[in-house]
Amino acid sequence: MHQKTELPHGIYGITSRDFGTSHEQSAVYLLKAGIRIIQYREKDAPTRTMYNEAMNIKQLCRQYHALFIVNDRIDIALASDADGVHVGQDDMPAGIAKKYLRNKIIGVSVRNEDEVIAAQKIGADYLGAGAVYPTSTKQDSMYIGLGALAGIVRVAKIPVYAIGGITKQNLDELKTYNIHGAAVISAILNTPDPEKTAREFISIWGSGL
Ligand code: TZP
Ligand code: MG
Repeated sequence: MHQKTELPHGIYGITSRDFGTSHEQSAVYLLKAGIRIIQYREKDAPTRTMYNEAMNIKQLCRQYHALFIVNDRIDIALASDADGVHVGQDDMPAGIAKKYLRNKIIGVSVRNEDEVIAAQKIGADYLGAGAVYPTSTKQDSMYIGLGALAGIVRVAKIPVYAIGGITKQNLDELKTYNIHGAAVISAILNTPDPEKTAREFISIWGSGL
């Protein structure tokens, strides 16, 4: 049984093939840098491809003693024996995810305090709050801003990872919002040396305010 205290503080890594790396290669960069929670995020591949990639990343995460979370798909999370699943407001309802992945970690994307309360009611284990800043990585996401993040953190009783448009430059400001961590895609993977960039993020997170 995963307790919320097991959720690693700091940088939450997300795989992507939008920036010239495979999902597996993204995971290797993030894990080698020291990130200990990795989400496999794939939006359009065939289910068989997703299953295979999830199995590969699960293996890598086990090797590095990192948590492995699958985005959107409870079937892939179940089949790959992931540590959890992350669902948004348009995905499978979090309560259904909880029903089928009873002992797993359930992460829920939230944009406001009402969504926090609803997620907590069904027993979510952590929240992804955002997009905090504008981002082009998730086209359908409106950014909520730091004011909304503060409201989310205020009502949250479970860990909050901020997400969306997070960079090495705004991480210091974000840290002051009492968040559990920060989830980053493009500002790590869309760089010439993602492993080095990920290390820089970890070091900024760990440095004093
Ligand atoms: N959910 C809200 S914003 C976002 C997701 C998945 C994308 C974050 O990507 P980036 O590149 O770190 O802005
Ligand atoms: Mg989703």
